[in-house]
Amino acid sequence: METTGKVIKCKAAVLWETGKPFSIEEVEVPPPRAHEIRVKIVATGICRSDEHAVHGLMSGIKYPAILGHEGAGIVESVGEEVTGVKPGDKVIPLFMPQCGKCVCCHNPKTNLCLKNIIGVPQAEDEKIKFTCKGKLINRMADISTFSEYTILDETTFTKIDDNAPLDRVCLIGCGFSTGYGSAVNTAKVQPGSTCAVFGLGGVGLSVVIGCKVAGATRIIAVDINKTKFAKAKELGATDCLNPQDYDQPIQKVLADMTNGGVDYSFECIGRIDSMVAALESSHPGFGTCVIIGVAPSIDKISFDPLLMLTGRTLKGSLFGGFKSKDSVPKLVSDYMAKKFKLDELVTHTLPFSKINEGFELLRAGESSAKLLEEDTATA
Ligand code: CND
Ligand code: ZN
Ligand code: ZN
Repeated sequence: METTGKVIKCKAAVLWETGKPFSIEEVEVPPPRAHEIRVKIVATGICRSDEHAVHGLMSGIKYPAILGHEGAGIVESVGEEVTGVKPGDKVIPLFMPQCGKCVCCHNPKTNLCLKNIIGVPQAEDEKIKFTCKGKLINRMADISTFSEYTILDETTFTKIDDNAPLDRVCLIGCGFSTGYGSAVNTAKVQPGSTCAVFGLGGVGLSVVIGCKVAGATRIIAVDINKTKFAKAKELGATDCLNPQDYDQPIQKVLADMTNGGVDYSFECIGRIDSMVAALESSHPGFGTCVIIGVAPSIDKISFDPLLMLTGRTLKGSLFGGFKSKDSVPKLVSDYMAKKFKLDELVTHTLPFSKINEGFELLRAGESSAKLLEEDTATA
């Protein structure tokens, strides 16, 4: 390609300061070094974690930064020693890396990788791949999909089917896999079980999909925004509850509806009070509660220890427990084989230049997931 080996100048959404809108800027993206590839991002979703990052609530991110972690793209060029991928191949960036070498990667019980920002912080220069107006711009989760081009380390991408529609499978890069995997991997929802899903954004709706695929017979969806209920029902929810419609706490309502509590509860909001409500709504003796929502690290969860003594299980899940590099190509194939729904999660499709409008839709609660397609290829 004519851009191979050269610095690419392209558009990116730069967050100069937390709490401010994104600025669409021209940024420079260097050629990939050894073990890296450079990718043209074709589509990216907006996840609530990006909104947390806008407000400086995600640990490990420095500013100014280019955010975005739910994308899909096409390889533009590959650095030395990269194998198994060539220019033109379709890839999904992985916010959960899989180095294949660390103690966690070797352990089938976890999908964490010690390269992950949540595990061991990487050297500062490893994180910086962009420049803009002479300044170094930091990255999110070492992938930064809110840019027309981005650099990916070989542990943070996976090649996918050549025929995969990138404007759909980008959701497999975060929201879908996170929710779906929390049901099928982390909770291991059993056929005939009862589930409660707190929060019906892209993540929560994907939990509903996972519970349905796993054979749950009752899926109770909980949200304070009633406009989410129609989609939840379409995807498999059997009951929909708005906590604001009840005088009693929602966990009491759920216990009354389910003969003492649900088999599996999932928190997909990121609120401490909802995490405790989800735990309390799981059945004593055998209920499992999975925390998926991201709350600010300064928040501390507190609950009656008797909830644990009486046999509930509390778990957390990142990226749905999927070992990313191994699992994402299979999830893409499963989507293409129509094993689960994905298209229903897309509520709006906007050009990349309207990224601030996309975030306004998320803040207004009008969307469960959105696509941003690049509209100005300037490389
Ligand atoms: P999104 O904002 O789209 O959905 C959240 C939903 O929760 C909305 O429908 C709200 O109406 C609803 N809600 C808000 N407050 C309440 C409340 N008090 N009671 C009931 N419902 C409420 O978010 P999303 O689906 O993109 O993400 C959900 C969470 O998951 C968020 O915290 C995000 O940061 C986190 C997440 C986790 C992971 C992971 O790997 N664990 C990956 N990505 C995102
Ligand atoms: Zn996410
Ligand atoms: Zn690893």
